[in-house]
Amino acid sequence: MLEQPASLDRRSVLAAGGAAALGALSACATGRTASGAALLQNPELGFDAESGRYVLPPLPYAYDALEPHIDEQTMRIHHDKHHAGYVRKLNGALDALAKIRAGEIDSGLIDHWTHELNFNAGGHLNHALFWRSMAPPGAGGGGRPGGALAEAIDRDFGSFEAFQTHFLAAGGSVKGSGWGWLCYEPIAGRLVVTHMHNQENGLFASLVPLLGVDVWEHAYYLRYQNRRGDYLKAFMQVVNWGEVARRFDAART
Ligand code: MN3
Repeated sequence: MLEQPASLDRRSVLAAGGAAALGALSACATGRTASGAALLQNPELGFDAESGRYVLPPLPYAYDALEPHIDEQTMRIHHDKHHAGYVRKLNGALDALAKIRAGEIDSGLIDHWTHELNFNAGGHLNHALFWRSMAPPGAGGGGRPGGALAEAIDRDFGSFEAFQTHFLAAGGSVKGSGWGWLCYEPIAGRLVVTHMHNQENGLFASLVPLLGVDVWEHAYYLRYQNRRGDYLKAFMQVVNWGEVARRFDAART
């Protein structure tokens, strides 16, 4: 599905882990086009080609820019602690797998470190996309999409309202932690709404992620407590439809 990066080390890690999301990020960093993942060719998604390390991408706006919909304290903890943790553990998993290949760590731990690789690669990619899926209201956030994305939403869901109802219900119905998603399904060439658990990412299912909403409690509990539905409605007030449309265009090239 995705081209693998040129590095033999990373290729073997990916073959072991099947971390399609990570492969896409790596291909992005090397400037190569990965089928179905052209949207990931963006250095702002958190990879430093010079060091070969994944890095925490800065927020594209101030911590308090999404107030009152997403509060400043949640954004600080979510970005600086949670996302940073996924980046640190993703790099750590790659290091551990390299040591397994070198015989420095018991190969019996391959299952543990492969799980760590997939979980944290998903966590890193999901959040890197998430920050850029939002923008301050009145400065790119909120409203509704236009152009080809709007036409595709009408075609595949009937109307924007029907899409939104479906999208909020998909996110609201996640049992435990996970994400609601709008994805592009490249086989049929159509949009789909779905949800995924923990840090699963659509690239594992051949779906190109366009818009995800984090429904882990850390994303909303400080302001919304158990009212996930209220958080989801607030999220729609800060969706950056211009960025989602850019990803939609990239996914189809
Ligand atoms: Mn999160």
